[in-house]
Amino acid sequence: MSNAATLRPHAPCHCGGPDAISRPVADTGVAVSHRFTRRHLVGGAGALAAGLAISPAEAQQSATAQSNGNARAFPKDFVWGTATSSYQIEGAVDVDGRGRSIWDTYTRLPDKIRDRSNGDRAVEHFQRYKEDVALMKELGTTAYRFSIAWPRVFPDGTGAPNPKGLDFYNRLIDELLANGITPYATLYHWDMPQALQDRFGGWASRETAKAFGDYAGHVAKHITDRVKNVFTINECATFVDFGYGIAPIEMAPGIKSTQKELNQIRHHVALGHGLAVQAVRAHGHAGTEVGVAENLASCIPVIETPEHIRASEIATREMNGGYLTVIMEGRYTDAFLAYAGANAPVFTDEDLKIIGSPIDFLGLNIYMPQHYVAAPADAAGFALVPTPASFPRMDSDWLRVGPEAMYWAPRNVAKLWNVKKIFITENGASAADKPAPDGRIFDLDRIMYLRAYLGQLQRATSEGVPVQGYFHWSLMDNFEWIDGYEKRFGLFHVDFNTQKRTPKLSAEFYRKLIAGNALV
Ligand code: PNW
Repeated sequence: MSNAATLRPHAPCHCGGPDAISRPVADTGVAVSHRFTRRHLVGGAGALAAGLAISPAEAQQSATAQSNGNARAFPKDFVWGTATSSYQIEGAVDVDGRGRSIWDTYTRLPDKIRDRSNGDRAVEHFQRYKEDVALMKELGTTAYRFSIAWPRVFPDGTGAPNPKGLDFYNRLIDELLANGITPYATLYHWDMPQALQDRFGGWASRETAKAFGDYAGHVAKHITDRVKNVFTINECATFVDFGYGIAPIEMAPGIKSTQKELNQIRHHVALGHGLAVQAVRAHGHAGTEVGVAENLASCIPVIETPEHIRASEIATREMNGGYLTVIMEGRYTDAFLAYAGANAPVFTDEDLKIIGSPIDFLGLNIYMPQHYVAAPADAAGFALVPTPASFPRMDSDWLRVGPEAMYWAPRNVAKLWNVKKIFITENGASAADKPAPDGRIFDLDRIMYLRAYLGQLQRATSEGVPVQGYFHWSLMDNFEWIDGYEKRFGLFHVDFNTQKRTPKLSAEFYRKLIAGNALV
């Protein structure tokens, strides 16, 4: 039986639904999962108006905090940044020869996007990038993770590159560097060229994986003189399961697949990642590092005792069988193949070698606890515990608040695969963010969320878990996929009519935290 059958059909967004198994866990190929599904506060508002400049005194405070061994401090040289993606912020969809992407198409279909909006204008980052880099600087961030739109670079997906395709990114990169902000580029954040969807069915074909490798090599050749950190693919699990999935939640391209097709699509995405890693190595300048940014299924011990902790490690490996585990190990686990049975993907040993190409760092997008896990007396070694309906959430139904995911996910991953360098490539939360009469935004709930999650991150780093940086999602409010402009994740509020950016109180919180390199 497929666990997908247990998904709540009304789930409005992402991995919605209150169950521990809201993600279509059956699709992760876990032999065991089906057996366990059921059984088992404020000041500083004035600073918002005053602007967000860092004073020398604050910089001094940072240095002092570390040298005094402040128990709430992060490691020296910890990287603080923000993250965005091309389709969600750029707009300018017809500029400089950009081809169409599957999101241009999908947003035109009736009733797919909650507010019937699209990314044609988004938050006009294409035009306002200098203003936005200034916002990053106000926060005191020294890193920025953005994505490159494949259809800007190859309007037809393959063939001749658009001569103007990288112009915008070159301008952005230069502006970042001029402001002391290190660029981290993601090659695929879901905006597939429509041409490849039409020609090959997108990721349903190996041809798309090959085209992605070629695109990755081209980009690496042209930007890695300045961009030393490259992520191949953002969140395989999300865009495959929702874009091609058997999950009730849908995203572009909105194709329904059989379980067998889905496993094959997953395999092609993993292969595309591996080909891109190899292409970045082959064409990148010396010193370029490459990895993946994945929203792994985080597995949290129900209680922090040795047997449940061990169960959470085993679960982390098995519940991520379709992507992270095969990327890290170059093989599908026995449980994955056994569970998939006749639906297993068709693959070669050569494919697995490519998929398992060593990476320099691992990016983890961590928003919520995906599974709470307990130790059963069972050969499988873990049981998934259903999440109660009353579990706290942020402003998106899927976004359950479980700060300890920020501790257990990197810890388990580091231990399982001996990972030496981890970045939190996304973390953040939607909040209602209604401006007060004077225009200020007191997003106390986002601050609460951040303080709790960053507390768990600080716990991890203080124990030696090798997390070297954190990218907040997101710099500013933007086009939140099927939720359109109705869900806000930014540290900066955006008035979508005037495009005015206004710091929320959380921007002030983050700025203080960065200035001291310690929890506030
Ligand atoms: C990420 N989940 O998506 C994406 O990388 C961003 O583009 C997006 O705007 C952001 O998170 C906020 O949604 C996610 O179900 C999709 O756990 C689903 C989940 C998490 C993140």
